[in-house]
Amino acid sequence: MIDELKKYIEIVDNALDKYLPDESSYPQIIHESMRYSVFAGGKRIRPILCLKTCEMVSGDYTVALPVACAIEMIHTYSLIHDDLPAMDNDDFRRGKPTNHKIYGDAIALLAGDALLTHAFAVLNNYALQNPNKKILEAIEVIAKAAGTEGMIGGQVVDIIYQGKSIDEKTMYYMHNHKTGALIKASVLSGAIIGGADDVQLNALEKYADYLGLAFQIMDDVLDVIGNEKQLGKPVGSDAKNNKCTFVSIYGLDKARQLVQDFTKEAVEALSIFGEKSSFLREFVIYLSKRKA
Ligand code: GRG
Repeated sequence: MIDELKKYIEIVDNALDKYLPDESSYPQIIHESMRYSVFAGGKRIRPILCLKTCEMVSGDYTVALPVACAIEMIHTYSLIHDDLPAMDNDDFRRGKPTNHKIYGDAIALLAGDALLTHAFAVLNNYALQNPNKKILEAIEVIAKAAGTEGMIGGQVVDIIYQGKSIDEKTMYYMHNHKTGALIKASVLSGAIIGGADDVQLNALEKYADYLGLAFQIMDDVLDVIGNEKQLGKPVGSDAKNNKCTFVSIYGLDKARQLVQDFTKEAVEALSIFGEKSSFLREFVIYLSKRKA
């Protein structure tokens, strides 16, 4: 798994380098700022899901490369904006200073905007060069996942409930949209580009839903394990922003159990693909055991 991941991270990094505007193009600062966050050491979970799903369905990942890169640009924009003082006000991400700490709030805001806009320029250019319905369908899935029906909708609910208690249904809505939507779009866009039929798309939608939940809950668990090492932070809450998490609602043990349960469901959803799904199966198990 690790060697396969390294190989695909390199493929994604090389493609991102090709698709992003050059740092030397005027006005350099914005391109430098975009590239700073894109190449700050992300795990590339979403593009890898997109490429490997496409490969499973069609035998060829290369046709999904522009789509995978566009999704990583959208993901990076969301992280830059999420870290801004107007949102989570974080100084560090991926162990490095956040974008606004290096470039200032205004350039960071614009770098996020530019990454989002550029992602759709890359997608549109791909559609123009390869006019077929599958690419347009994938773009539609990604646009919905990034917008108010998806990631932005989840982020808005997250902001509305800051400092307030949250019921289980709202918490699932928040995470399914804020984190789950783009993860699901990564899997589905790869499948669509690869030519998946409706039965395959339904199975992959289930896989992505369970993977997204397991991933988010694991993130909350890892957050608590980190926080426990820092005195004064209440277990199970994002103390700085006073946010409810899966751990604050269920406790650490049940949250860990849910990660295992949802991972199992994700694996089961792949059964129609047989051995062809070995990477996607191993990947969700690998994510459920991650340490960071
Ligand atoms: C600002 C529109 C807007 C949306 C922000 C994704 C998001 C919505 C906020 C990120 C906050 C956060 C920590 C969410 C939990 C999900 C999560 C762990 C996201 C980080 O994804 P990874 O772990 O990041 O894939 P890397 O750094 O590996 O790319």
